[in-house]
Amino acid sequence: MEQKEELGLTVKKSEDFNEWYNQVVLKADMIDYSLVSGCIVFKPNSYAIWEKIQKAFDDKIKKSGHKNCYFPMFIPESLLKKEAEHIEGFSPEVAWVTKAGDTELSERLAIRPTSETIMYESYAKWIRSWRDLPLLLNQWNSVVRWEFKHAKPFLRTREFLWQEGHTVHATREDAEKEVMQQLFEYVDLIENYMAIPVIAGKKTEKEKFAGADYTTTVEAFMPDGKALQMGTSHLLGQNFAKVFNIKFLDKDEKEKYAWQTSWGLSTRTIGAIVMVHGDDKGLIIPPRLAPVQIVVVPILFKENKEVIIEKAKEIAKKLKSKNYNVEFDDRDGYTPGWKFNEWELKGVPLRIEIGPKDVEAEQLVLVRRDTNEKIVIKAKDLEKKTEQMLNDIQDSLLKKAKEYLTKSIVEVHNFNDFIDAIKNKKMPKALFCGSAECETSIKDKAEGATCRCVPFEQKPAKGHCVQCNAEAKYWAVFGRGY
Ligand code: 87F
Repeated sequence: MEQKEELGLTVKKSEDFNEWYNQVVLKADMIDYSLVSGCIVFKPNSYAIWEKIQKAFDDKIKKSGHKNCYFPMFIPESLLKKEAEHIEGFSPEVAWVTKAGDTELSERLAIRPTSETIMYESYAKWIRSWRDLPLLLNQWNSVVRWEFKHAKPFLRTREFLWQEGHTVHATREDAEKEVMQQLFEYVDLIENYMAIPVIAGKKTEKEKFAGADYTTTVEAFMPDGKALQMGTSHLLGQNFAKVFNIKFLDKDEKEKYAWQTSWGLSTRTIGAIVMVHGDDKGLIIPPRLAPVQIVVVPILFKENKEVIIEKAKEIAKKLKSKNYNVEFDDRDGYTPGWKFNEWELKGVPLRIEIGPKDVEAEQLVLVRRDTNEKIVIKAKDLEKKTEQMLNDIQDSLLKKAKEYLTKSIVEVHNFNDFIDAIKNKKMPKALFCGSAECETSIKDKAEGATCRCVPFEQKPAKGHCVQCNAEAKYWAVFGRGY
């Protein structure tokens, strides 16, 4: 009992969400804080999730012809500032190397906050003809943005891990196709692996990346009423090509500026998984991303100890051979109940128990992490039933999150209802004129709410802007953001 109180969560998700989140990421042993404020250690329990995300996404982009590469993390100041417009607003967050030992560098070096400039400098040298296109490169790396807002594990840290894709095409149409293809790879990754439903759409002029013609996004909704951008994909148009001189000789013998895209998804998505699925007992990791998918716990008494351990080991071995990530927990000195609590805290989706009675009856007990439901199965049905149950868990996590997202988007027709929706931790969906001024005044009046996106799925936008009454351009979703 005493052990449990120390190790388990001491607050409920519904009572103090912030404290709950901080406790989960620490007590599930996902992270540690570090000596540099705003930086965290990714411990094996979280890094293994990132590795599974990487594997899933890497397989996808390789299938569509993308290749990985690695560019230096140091960007000369002159290069970073070459495209002045895109860096504007971001400048205060750039970290610089100015010295080597005691020697001042002749030019300071930025630690990459994103790799557009350093990559496109090379692209200009590499691309000569239409035969060199498309160029489809991706990097898995970390970036540094020296934020001064309060840090939050995974969601806002000064260094984070991500992938950044940077592609070059001969035509605007090809680049636009790429933007959408990658955005919908994110949708698939986030919905079908992370089990988090998203709204896909376009950012407004105010919220788009300054270096882009337009920005697309996938937005998720957290249980504390805040929206979280899960991934983004930009049509860069010819903006960078003109600054970095990325030109190619086309089939018609004419020299043209190339068309570009960039897209990124980061370790902040791990924070979303924690927030969306976790409960009062701790983490719940969707089976497809769980570092440990199944834990086998033998229930031991003095008698028959060896037989039970043998049987449990056999089960673990069988499941491992089917490529599941399995933990066999035969640790001495811990009660089964204590072990259950620990694996629940760490979010293992499925637990298999086997005790003396089960051995005798040739049966096993399966316990689902998400619903706590217990079923007794015949030992011979092990593989079929585990597969079924893991699939069920994956599906019902998404289903539950979908229900929450659906009821959190509320259509509003006047500004009072808009404000109420924000107050009630919902995302108002409203007719909007799309102007930056209007968005600013919404932000001022509605607790800092911004336009999360203009969903691709639109119904006719007949009527007036919820804020200024001018003719509306589209339906847009608003919300407070992380
Ligand atoms: C911070 C400091 C300097 C974001 C920054 O979204 C520059 C930047 O350019 C900056 N923070 N950005 C925009 C990043 C755009 C784009 N890059 C590739 C992405 C996805 C991946």
